[in-house]
Amino acid sequence: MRNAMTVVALAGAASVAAAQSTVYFSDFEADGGGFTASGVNGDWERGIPVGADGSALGGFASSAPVGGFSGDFVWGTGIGALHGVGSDEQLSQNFDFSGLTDISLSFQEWSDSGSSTFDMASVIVNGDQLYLSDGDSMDAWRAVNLDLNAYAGLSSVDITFNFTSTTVVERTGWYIDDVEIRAVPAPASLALLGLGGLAAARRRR
Ligand SMILES: [Ca+2]
Repeated sequence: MRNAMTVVALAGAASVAAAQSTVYFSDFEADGGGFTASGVNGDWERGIPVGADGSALGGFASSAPVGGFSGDFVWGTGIGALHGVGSDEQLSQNFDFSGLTDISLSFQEWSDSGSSTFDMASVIVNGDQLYLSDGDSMDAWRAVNLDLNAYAGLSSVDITFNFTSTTVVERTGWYIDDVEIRAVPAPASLALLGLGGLAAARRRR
């Protein structure tokens, strides 16, 4: 009987190792998903975009989405408004990657900031720029996938959606939805899971 339980416990641990699972996800429908907005212009807002046209708002021709990639709500650099002038805007959250490996970050972006040279939409992780949007997702949502393995095991990982703009050419900006972090437990954590499973099995005897 004990042998059978051991096999079950180890099989459970092995199945955890086989695939990534979601360790963080927000579609921003209920709330801001734990992200904090800061910046000189207060551009980052959670809300429901309504397909604003940049030229109608006094900026350059550009378009905001209607609703989110999922549901209605997104984070955007201005909801129903152009992004700011001379913006330096952060949407940030600190994550604990202790005991995690094979970590990836994915999100949906709608980018209509027009440039990756002057106005810049980027993802910065612990000070490293891991992604720079080309500033034009062609009036559609598109998926972005980033490898965060360099930060595996760190107890403090700051992920920032960073938006900066010059003082000319304002557009509808950058919109973010469905942010997800996937990972698998590191071997040390798996060993603990396995031992925990065995201990639990023995207690049940
Ligand atoms: Ca959403």
